[in-house]
Amino acid sequence: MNLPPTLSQFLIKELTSHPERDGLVAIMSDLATIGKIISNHTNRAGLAGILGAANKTNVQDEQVQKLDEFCNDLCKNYLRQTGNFAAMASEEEDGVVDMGEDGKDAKYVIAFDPLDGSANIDVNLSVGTIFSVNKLLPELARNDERQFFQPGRDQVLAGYVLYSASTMIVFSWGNGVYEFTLDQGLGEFFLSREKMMIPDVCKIYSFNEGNFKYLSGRDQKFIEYLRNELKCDCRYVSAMVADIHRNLIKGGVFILGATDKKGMGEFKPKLRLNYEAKPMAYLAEQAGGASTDGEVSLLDIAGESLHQRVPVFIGNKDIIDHYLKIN
Ligand code: AFP
Repeated sequence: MNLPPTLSQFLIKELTSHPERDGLVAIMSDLATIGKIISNHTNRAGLAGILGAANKTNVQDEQVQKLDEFCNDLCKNYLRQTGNFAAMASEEEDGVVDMGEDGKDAKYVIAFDPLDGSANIDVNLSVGTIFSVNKLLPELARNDERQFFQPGRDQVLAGYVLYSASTMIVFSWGNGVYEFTLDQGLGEFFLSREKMMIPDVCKIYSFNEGNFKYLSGRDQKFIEYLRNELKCDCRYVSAMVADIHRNLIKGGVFILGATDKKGMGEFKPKLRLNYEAKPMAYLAEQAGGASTDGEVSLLDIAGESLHQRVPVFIGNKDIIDHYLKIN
């Protein structure tokens, strides 16, 4: 039986051919371990009594789910003890997480969303973990939040773990997108797709149609183009990782534009630049797709605050180009 390579075999081979990637290989191995642990917990969230809200809100003023807290603590504590990170930023943490002595010689910083789509936990739908790795800027103190204000194009590693029917880890460090699927019984990730390329045809748009009335006129025109001209199907699970993963495989565009829900003419974005938009845009571009906040590529935005939010359009390049021509 011809088994595809395991993630460990893939990483060892990568280390042999690119010894300079030693740090990133170690990081990928650590992230795979986190993916296995979170997969195990999401699979039994209901049984393990960690289902439901933790009766507290985070910096985003969002209800923190118990699994959010577990995943955030796991990522912080496990990644800290690896010594691979000089600093850390998390959706669940107000400021930069100090790596202390563990991170004093580290060459990288990591931003992550420990559990993306957490509102899906209680209804047994897909959730994910998103990570974005940059080189430490030596000219700044390790815990200076400007470590995380680097253009998305400068990421050295970005990816996600998708906890769904299967658990998959998908990542890129600049030479294409690789997908590994977890064999729960063996506890091994096996290569399932390499050099993923988004299909040329846009068949799907992923958008919360409940927000249509709150969009700008420009964005409404775009949605109407997708519905009526391209006759796309609307597929949306309200977990960015799952929606974009499907679209990378099937072809499609993910839309989370700014909305004016109060009718005051103030259009507000939802998704966070540093640990949602930048990593997912990086993967899409590595897979031949494109992204924008409505004006520029998401990968050209450096950012100026840790939890900065941006409008997000990610998908087929020709569709993003079409949107950018709408005024
Ligand atoms: P949570 O992590 O708070 O559940 O938010 C998930 C998310 O940031 C992203 O994964 C989804 O695409 C988006 O929110 C869904 O937002 P709407 O439900 O408002 O469309």
